[in-house]
Amino acid sequence: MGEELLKKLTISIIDGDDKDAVSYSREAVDKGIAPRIILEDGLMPGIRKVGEMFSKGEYFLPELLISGMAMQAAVAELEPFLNAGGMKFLTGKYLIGTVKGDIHDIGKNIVIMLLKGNGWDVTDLGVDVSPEKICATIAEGDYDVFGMSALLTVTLPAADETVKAIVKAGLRDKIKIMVGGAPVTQDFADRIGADGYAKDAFEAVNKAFNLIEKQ
Ligand code: B1M
Repeated sequence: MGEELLKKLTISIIDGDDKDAVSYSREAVDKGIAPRIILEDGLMPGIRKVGEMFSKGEYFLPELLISGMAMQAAVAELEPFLNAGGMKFLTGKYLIGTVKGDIHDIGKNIVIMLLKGNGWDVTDLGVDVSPEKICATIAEGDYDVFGMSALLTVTLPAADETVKAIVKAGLRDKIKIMVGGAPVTQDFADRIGADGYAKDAFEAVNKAFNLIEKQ
């Protein structure tokens, strides 16, 4: 029964049907399916399929956009449940943004939701954020961790440039740096000198905890 509903949810994302995506997400929550399962086994396969269809030339930019919007609407519906039982005390201060040249933010926003639910005070710089803006924000604030999201192969160098700019500005010892996003790997994170990498939003929360625990 749950599997059938998750499949419908996947199809609603592929079709870019935000109404169905929201109502099936809600129905899945009401049926007691864990929000993480709804996200990982219902929504993610849909948006991944959309990406594949785009690569094959079966979908174009408008379809990518509409499916992205359906995904965002469904994630917003899940937010209170993803965060249920979250911590009520302050874990730490987290600065986050999508790297320069990149406007993808659905994954980043899920990371933010889960961080907030786990007691982090999150400042979101948004998308297409320049290394200069990031350095200025780190210099002015008292953040524990800075997390970068990068979704495009061509914007991976911007993550590297950002770390270099933080080092050049003399701010490297002030903050832990994390990086994530579909094309990012642990190897890439190591090469650019980040302190942590996470493959998904759930792992991002654990990594962030580990980073401040080690301080
Ligand atoms: Co774009 N896009 N897109 N897109 N898009 C991809 C990324 C792509 C893989 C599609 C494809 O070709 N198969 C491809 C990139 C290819 C590559 O570089 N290797 C691509 C392309 C080419 C483009 C454009 C260039 C298309 C064009 O204009 N011709 C353009 C670029 C615009 C720009 O950024 N300058 C573009 C635009 C768009 C839209 C605006 C239409 C839309 C984004 C809407 C939005 O974000 N508000 C869009 C979408 C929706 C996608 C796909 C289909 C879905 C992305 C997504 O939201 N995934 C995507 C295909 C795909 O990913 N398979 C694709 C769901 C999300 C929950 O996953 O973001 O991976 P993700 O986040 C995960 C983890 O990665 C991790 O946790 C999240 C949750 O578990 N994570 C972190 C993310 N950030 C993290 C940070 C952390 C830790 C973990 O620590 C700080």
